[in-house]
Amino acid sequence: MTHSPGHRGTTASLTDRAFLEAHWMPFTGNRQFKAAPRLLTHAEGAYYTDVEGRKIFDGLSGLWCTGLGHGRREIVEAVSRQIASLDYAPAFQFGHPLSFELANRIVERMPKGLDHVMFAGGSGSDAVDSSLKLARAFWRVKAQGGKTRLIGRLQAYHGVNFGGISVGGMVANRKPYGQGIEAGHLAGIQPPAGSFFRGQPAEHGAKLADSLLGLIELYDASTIAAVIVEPFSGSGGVIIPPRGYLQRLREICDQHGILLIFDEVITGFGRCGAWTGAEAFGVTPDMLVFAKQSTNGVQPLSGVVVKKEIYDTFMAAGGQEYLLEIAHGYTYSAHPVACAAGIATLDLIARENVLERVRELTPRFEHAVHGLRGARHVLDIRNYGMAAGLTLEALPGEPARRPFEVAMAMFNKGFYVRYGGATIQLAPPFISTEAEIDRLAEVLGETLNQTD
Ligand code: PXG
Ligand code: PLP
Repeated sequence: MTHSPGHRGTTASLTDRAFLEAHWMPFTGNRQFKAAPRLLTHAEGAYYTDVEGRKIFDGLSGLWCTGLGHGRREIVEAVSRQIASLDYAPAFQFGHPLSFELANRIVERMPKGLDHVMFAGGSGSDAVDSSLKLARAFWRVKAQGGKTRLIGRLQAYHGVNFGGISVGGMVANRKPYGQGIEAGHLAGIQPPAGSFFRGQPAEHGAKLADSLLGLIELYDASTIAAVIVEPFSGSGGVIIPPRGYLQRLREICDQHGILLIFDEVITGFGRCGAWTGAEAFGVTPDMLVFAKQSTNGVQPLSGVVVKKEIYDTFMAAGGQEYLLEIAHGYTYSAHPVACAAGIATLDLIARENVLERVRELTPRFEHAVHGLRGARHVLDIRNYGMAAGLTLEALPGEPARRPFEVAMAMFNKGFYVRYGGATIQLAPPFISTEAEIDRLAEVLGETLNQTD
């Protein structure tokens, strides 16, 4: 069946190559996609409908952002009401009530001490770069302007802007773009293939975090502004910090006067079975970056939650009251429609006990994905909360091919899963049933065994 985009006044089929040419798609093999398009037209609950009318299970919650399922009436209504009453308000020098209401609700959900929200433009990448700029500016205000270096970690993903790719550690996202900003990288924390750890690995956390001491020796703390890490890495292949790792990073940062930033774009607002990864892992950063799940994917909304000391430092140094305390912001910072979606989403997470649901579902999910140990090509499996990553053995000379083929075969069977690098990633909606989780793993197992 083909559908024609009638409102465009054209008879072109939605899947015609010519119709698909103009859009250069993000993080996509455009030539392959346009030869074999995968177009989704509707979504409800945990399922998409594609252009052929097939139902497809949403095994990655969109791109890790739609945990409550699609088409949630409360969010749709909040957004519709807001568009009809105030579709936009200037983000600079003027405001609207929803951003304040949302900031208060976010702060209520944060670990104690993180109590001021700076909204960014809506993407996690904006919010990451905002946090990095804040870190540098903070030290400058404190007359330590030499503290400019930003420390990330190998295999980390912090979005695609220049700051984010500089601290990021996914090689393919950095290499094409030349010189970034002054950065340094902690050692990676992926366990050796074949570890098959369930949840958080028990050992060597503090020792791994000590790689920060090496960087401090190399660069000197007087040049380092901040360390940024994902509480657990999503895009890098679902990499979970061993026990003690984040605690030790916190300790070293405190000892050496370095800010600690958690990039919670994936871990925030439910995926860990807690409001934040900070809460789940028991470590409080100085800044916390959020995006994705904060509106259940319905609107772009992102930001940085900072400690009082950081906010107060800028306020105290602000000079006369009419002057800006910091020259930073986006046209769409705290867009009113996105804020409406954010308030409705946070309400739903609380009202429906979503965090509890995630904690209940996690052992079932863990059992299901680790049941794939022994399936063809599987070298390792890692999981935390409602996230899991499988490392597949690479085909000689074509490391990216097998995960791609597995994901395509899954799509043909009605399951959307993410592939990237050597991994398959799963992040099912929080509303998934146990039967859906079991079925996802079962079909993935069959597919792996059928793949060359
Ligand atoms: N930080 C982290 C930790 C992320 O996971 C970003 C920043 C950037 O957010 P934006 O909204 O600018 O994309 C992310 C985004 C995947 C996948 O399949 C992950 C992300 C985005 C797209 C795909 O692993 N993470
Ligand atoms: N480029 C130009 C020419 C602009 O005028 C602006 C914003 O006014 C931007 C980029 C930044 O756009 P945004 O605020 O949406 O990030």
